[in-house]
Amino acid sequence: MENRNKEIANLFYRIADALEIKGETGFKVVAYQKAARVLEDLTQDVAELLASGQLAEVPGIGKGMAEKIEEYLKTGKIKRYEEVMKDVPEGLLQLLEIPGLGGKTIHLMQKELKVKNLDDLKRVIEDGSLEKLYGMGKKKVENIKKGIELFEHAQERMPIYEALTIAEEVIDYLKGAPGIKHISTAGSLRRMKETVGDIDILAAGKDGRKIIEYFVKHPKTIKILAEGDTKGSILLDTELGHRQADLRIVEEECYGAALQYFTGSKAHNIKLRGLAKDKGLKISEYGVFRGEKKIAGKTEEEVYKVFGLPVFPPEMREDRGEIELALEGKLPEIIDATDIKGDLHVHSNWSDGVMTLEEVADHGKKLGYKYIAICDHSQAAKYAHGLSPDRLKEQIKEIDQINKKLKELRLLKGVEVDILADGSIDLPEGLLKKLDIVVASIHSGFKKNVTERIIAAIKHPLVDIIGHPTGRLISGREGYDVDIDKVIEAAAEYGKILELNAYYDRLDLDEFNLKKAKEKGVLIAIGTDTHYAHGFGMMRFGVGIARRAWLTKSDIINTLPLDKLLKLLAA
Ligand code: DGT
Ligand code: CA
Ligand code: CA
Ligand code: ZN
Repeated sequence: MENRNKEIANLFYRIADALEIKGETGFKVVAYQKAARVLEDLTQDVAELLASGQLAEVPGIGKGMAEKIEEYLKTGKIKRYEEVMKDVPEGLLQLLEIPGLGGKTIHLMQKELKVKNLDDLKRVIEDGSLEKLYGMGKKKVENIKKGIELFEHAQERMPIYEALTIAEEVIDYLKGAPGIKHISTAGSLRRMKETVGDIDILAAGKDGRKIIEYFVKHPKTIKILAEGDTKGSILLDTELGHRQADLRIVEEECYGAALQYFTGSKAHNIKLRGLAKDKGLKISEYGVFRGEKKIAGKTEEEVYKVFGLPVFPPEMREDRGEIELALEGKLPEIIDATDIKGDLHVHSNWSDGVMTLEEVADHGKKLGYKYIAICDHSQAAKYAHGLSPDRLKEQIKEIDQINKKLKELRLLKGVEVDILADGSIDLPEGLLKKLDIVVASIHSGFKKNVTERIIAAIKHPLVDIIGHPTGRLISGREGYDVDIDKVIEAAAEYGKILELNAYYDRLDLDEFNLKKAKEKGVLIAIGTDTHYAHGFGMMRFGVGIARRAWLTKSDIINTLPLDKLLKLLAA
């Protein structure tokens, strides 16, 4: 079991900070800081030292601190901590989280400049008054500014692409940790939510402390935020910015129960806990228990089996009816990444992509794909060097030439045609007829009759797919002014396909609209919309979102073999 040394050390640091914020200096503050440091370095468990009466003798602890430790171990609280915290305003405590800001400086800012919270702090930086404060100066203010940026960035939810890229790098590194047995992402990251709050990683191993020590030494660590026996937290400086990663270590015997618990979602776990209660059992991150006896916990399979349940795909664990359906044996089999036979939205250097057609084909072969749809922009997309009818004709010829040489893979002749202001399509019908696949998208006029224009495109006999149907960007843009329910209905009525654009910032349709589309019987095409080689990898996010929407293989057209796909598109 985990000892409590680190917990208590953190409390002592907080007390020292709070005292400093209140303007105290001198021995009281130093005593807490010193005791905290001693606790961090202590190799023995404080509880054992207390039991054997040796705690007060540890250099740097002393009688007063030993009493507080005892109080905490017995009651789970330190009264002094609560007293001190009570009269430090919330806003000031939050400032302590900013790298480079300590209790002393916060006290001074509050006293001299009336800073009560982060907004105030920004104000005194802006108007120059902080710089003039005693002991401050340009350089320190610059550091605080950087600290604020880091703090705010670390607060934001991050796109799944960022979180997963960083997590996989950390997991790769951790495979070299001493005595590590299992390792996995957990939380919303494992459930493939489109954005995640934090990077949760779970591992099992014998000596947690050693693994955490190895973890915090990750080459990209710029700050160790927490380092204990079972938990560690670091700030990483990655190509994708500064990000926090959390690692939790459990014993092998508990790994399945912990993975189940920390994968969540919370709602899914609460439902499961209810089932346990009905059976007179208890479930926690340590296992499933009948009374004192542990009856499961080593694997997730073992845990779920107690309740007659299968190991749910993480993407389904949201308490959206999955537990009830599984109990009836009616859980649908959702799409798997291995079902995908090709990418249905790819740009080449004929418009704004960087790959030649041959390069696209090469990458497709490496991915084991059977087809890739070349969907360059049409002429209205001037910013993207959209293709004129003549250029498209040339491209069609070249694709035919390349296909003659290809065996396992076929390049599909396609286009991403603009839906114009009047709802018409940016290329003549005669030319569209020569193509295998026509994706129609809105790229301008986001507020102008978008619903009507998309429905007009749906009615166009040669349009197969509506690209990124809502136009939203996860990082900011709200999307078109569109009634997506009407678009889904029209797609159902005219037998047209809607896109799940797999680019991580789009993921459009989102999981909720995908579910609606499925209910209406609308088929979905997953395309990465990639403009460069690296972007083929976005397919996994598309698949993740499709799984969160419970789409099955039969809902998604790029699970079809080539001949069936072509037949469907021609119909
Ligand atoms: P996020 O980080 O906001 O994107 O969402 P999650 O789902 O990763 O949430 P997080 O990081 O707060 O917690 C990770 C998992 O731990 C969560 O999915 C389920 C579990 N968990 C956290 N708090 C509770 C709780 O109060 N009760 C139960 N049953 N499980 C919890
Ligand atoms: Ca999380
Ligand atoms: Ca978390
Ligand atoms: Zn595109």
